[in-house]
Amino acid sequence: MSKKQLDFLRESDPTVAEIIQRELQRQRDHLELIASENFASESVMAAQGSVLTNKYAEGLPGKRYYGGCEFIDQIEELAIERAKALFGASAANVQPHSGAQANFAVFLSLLEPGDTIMGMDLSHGGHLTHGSPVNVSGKWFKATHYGVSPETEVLDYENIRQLALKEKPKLLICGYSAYPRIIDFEKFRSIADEVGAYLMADIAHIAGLVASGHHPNPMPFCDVVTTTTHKTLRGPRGGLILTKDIELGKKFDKAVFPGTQGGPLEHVVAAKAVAFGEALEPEFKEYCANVIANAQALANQLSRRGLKLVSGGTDNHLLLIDLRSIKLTGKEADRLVSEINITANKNTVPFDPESPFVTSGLRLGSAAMTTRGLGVAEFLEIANIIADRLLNPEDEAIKRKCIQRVADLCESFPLYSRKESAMAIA
Ligand code: DSN
Repeated sequence: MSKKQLDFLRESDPTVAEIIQRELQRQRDHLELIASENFASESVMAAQGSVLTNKYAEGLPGKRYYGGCEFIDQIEELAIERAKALFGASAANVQPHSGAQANFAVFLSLLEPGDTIMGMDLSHGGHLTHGSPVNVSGKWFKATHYGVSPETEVLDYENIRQLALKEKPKLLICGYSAYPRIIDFEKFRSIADEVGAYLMADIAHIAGLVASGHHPNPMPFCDVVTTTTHKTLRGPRGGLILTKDIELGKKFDKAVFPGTQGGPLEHVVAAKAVAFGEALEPEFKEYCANVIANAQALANQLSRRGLKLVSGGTDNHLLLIDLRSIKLTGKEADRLVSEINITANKNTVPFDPESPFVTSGLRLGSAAMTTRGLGVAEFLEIANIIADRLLNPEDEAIKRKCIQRVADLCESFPLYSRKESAMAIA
């Protein structure tokens, strides 16, 4: 959306424009530490707010059910080629509206109702779409789950192997929403081969780190890789399916449309193309290195302040504070940091005694604030602010100081602030 378009909106629908304005202000005034969020570039948002939203384009480039798709085809082909180049894939479907849609299309391609799937337990860092009983993946398939080791809180591959030998899944899923350590895709491949399973990696969280070479790439080892495009990859909200197997790729294409979706969101596909182009630039590699350095600085300082972290630290963009030792729940901690304008989320920790609505953990991520320009020194300050707040929940003076320290950081690192910025509507 250009500034001009926003001006139109202000005139035609001031109510909606005002709410967008307030959300922009909220993003500017808060430290955004939700591990799955990021700030898309203005170029990504410009593509997403474009006239491509007007076009129906069911089908694939060159094979559409509607006329007038010559430019849409160019956009989608570009997005596909860039996605393949980023991840070393042979085929890519860029149409899934979300990560959940991408995963469901894979299930439709590879599984029959009643088949066994095996993924990480939700409470250990897995995802709803990996077989949770409340999701279609857990309702239509026989879902079994592995977890992390109770001692180390990291993946125990021998344990996973034993469970796979027992359960014989048709699809083995790796890739997580709250796992702070490196995933060994080669080991998962050998387990999948031993039990004759397809192997899927859902790299929604770490996609940017994979694309930039800061996390091992699952592509050589997996039958299929799914991801969202908006977390560490920093694109528009959406999904993506990748494979090195051209024939499987054709199945996934059919499972996306007509299997599970109708018309693709070509304005979002264009925004994905822009984001993939950005991720192919050398600056993105540097950005991802900073994301990890910042997460590790945050983790180390929180540990120094006496807070316990799941698995003791992080290798990627996220970390989980286990709050049990300071006798707080995730729900309480979420409220405490919200009150000082830090946005995070309560999260289960492995073997959590609390319900998913209460939880014993707080998940933090560095992707968004790294985009905003914060470095190691600022992440140390963030760790100290969070520790001050969580260790002194009743202290009003400390709370007031924390609010000021958050405001100082936000002011020093403005968001969408260039004069000509599309979002500079304040
Ligand atoms: N909701 C996302 C997350 O926060 O990790 C996963 O879909």
